[in-house]
Amino acid sequence: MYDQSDYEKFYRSLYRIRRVEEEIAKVYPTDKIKSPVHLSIGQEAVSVGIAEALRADDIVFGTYRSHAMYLAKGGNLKEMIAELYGKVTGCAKGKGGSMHLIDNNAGVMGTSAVVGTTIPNAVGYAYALKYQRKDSIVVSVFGDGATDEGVFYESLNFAALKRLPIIFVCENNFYAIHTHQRIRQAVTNIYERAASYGIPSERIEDNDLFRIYERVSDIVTGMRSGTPGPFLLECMTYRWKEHVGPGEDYHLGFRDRQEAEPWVKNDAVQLLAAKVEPDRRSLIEAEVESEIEEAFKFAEDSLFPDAPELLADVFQEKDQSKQQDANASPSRKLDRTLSYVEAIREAADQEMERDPSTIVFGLDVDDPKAIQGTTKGLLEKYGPERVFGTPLSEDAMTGAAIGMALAGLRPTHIHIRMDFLMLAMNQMVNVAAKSHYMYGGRVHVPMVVRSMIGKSWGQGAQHSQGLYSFFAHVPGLKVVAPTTPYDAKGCLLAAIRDNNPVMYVEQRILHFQKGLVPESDYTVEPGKARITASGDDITLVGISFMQLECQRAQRYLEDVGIQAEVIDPIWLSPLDIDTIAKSVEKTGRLCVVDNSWITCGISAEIVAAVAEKLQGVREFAVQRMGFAPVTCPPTPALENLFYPNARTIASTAYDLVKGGKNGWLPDERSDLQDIQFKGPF
Ligand SMILES: Cc1ncc(C[n+]2csc(CCOP(=O)(O)OP(=O)(O)O)c2C)c(N)n1
Repeated sequence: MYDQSDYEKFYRSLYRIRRVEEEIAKVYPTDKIKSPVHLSIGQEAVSVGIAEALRADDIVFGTYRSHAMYLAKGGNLKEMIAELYGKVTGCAKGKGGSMHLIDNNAGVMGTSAVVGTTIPNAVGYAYALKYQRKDSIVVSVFGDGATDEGVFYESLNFAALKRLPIIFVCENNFYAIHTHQRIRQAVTNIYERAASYGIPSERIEDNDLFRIYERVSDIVTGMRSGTPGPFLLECMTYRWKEHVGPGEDYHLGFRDRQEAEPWVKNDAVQLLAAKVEPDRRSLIEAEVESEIEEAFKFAEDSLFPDAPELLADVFQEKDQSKQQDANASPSRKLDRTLSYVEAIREAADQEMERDPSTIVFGLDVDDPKAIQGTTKGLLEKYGPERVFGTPLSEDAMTGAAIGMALAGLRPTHIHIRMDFLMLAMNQMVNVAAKSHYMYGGRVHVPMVVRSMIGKSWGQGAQHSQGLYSFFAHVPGLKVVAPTTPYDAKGCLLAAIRDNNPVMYVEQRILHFQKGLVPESDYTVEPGKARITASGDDITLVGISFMQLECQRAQRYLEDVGIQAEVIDPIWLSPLDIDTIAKSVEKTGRLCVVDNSWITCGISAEIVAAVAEKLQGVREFAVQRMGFAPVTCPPTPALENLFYPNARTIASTAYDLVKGGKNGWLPDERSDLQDIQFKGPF
């Protein structure tokens, strides 16, 4: 079945990987390599067997232990070594290191230092390929340790549900760092778990390159010719070296050399070497040696990145063609009133119509209530491939959204409560925010995450949290919290067209707001605040729903002759500090009212940034307001005290203007009352 040329091809790849890693191990103690290395020595047959069965346009996602897969799939060797050296010629310009290798030209789409993390990314990528009617296949490679993680099972479920063209490959080397699988898992047959999801699977016991190659070839051929995916393959193998670093770890006592012996005796490199004609083998080895020598020389000779590179690649700039479309809106006639909900729905609808890469999904997106109506009619109009409800898998579905974005889609993932985003933090913070930077600008992640903050009618501890400051803290994420229907539409259009991940935050009561919204296409771009009322005495900055309360407070203050300037930052990251600072320079007083807790929140950020800007220019009085520093109680008796409101804001502003504590609280005006939300939810 195999001829000499097959043996030579496989041997070249296998030998090359082994020798590259041996050289890495040799150089490592010199400190020229600037990142930790997780070597695959002993495990190479898995990567070669898989990669040889794939086409160039097939895609792999891996782990921090991915030198082998990167090289087997055709990743650029020089760029890999330069990356390990931290050089600007590295595959990620020195911003990724060994644990974050990428070569999108070769279909190596990313590797992660957080166990299990790329599995849902691979699933999302496969979703995109299927949607784009491409016949490429995705392979998700991970270790046995990753199968301890919940996201693995969420990913299997979604891939099976959508019958995606993906092969899950578990490279089972028995250990997660120093802990054997039998200490971590009650049942160690990983491949058998796939059956619970209706996924065919099998295990290859012996690290046999040819068997792996043959099975992957069959599976891939089947998938390309119509057998729906996914498939799970468990490849038993063995890591010869320590978990991280160039040495061995048998002396640590968690495993002994005896266990390794059969694997070392069955070394795939040696077995294959014996099949290659000696002359040809010498030639291949000589060619590989000189290629490796050149690669290390390339890395040595390359430069480290210049200082400006530190701040480059946090966000990807806008695609000019999309920008032109956005600006091409003929008019912005303000002759229609829409609710906030209708404005969101219209933005999604218009963008889906304009751009077929736009898709919308999330729990309940397709149910009769359609996320308070914000997705109403989209399923009927655009079909279930572009509009779908999801399993309750916030972690995996966020990872899948990232994978879709990497593959060229523009997903919007919707959460009916912001609180649920806590289950998606790993993907948002470790992957979405970082991919553009840690892959040296080679990929970008255009995705929107919509989420809602509840208030009143018993939302309680876990349906009420305004957690946007968590996300605004992280470089690489944009955060927007529009308060008017006009901004709801314009910000959503801007967010979907942005080439970066955007957290789009809706306060639930804002859904009832009505306002003028142009029918035309327009965007409200990141980083520009809006002055919603002008005044000279005090600057009130209201975030999200608290913007409405600040506007009402401004009216109460007017009654007592105090003119407040009210500012809506709209975008919390990037934040328009200039507009706020300019106002404070005029008023000399700043009150920031957050729809969240104060400590370490966006209100602290705004005050600090304004103080830095006005240092030596203008002294100013300052006060922050926000949730009481407790968990939100559902009983109205306490909940009413938990939130700032127009009257308490006015009272605080009054004290700032007059100085001291005056005890003034305006009488309630019926025309300035909050909407009474009757629920449920
Ligand atoms: C979510 C997460 N938890 C813990 C770690 C620390 N850690 C790094 S590697 C590793 C072992 C993973 O083992 P496995 O998935 O089998 O891959 P292998 O190292 O054997 O290739 C652990 C626990 C991590 N990186 N990510």
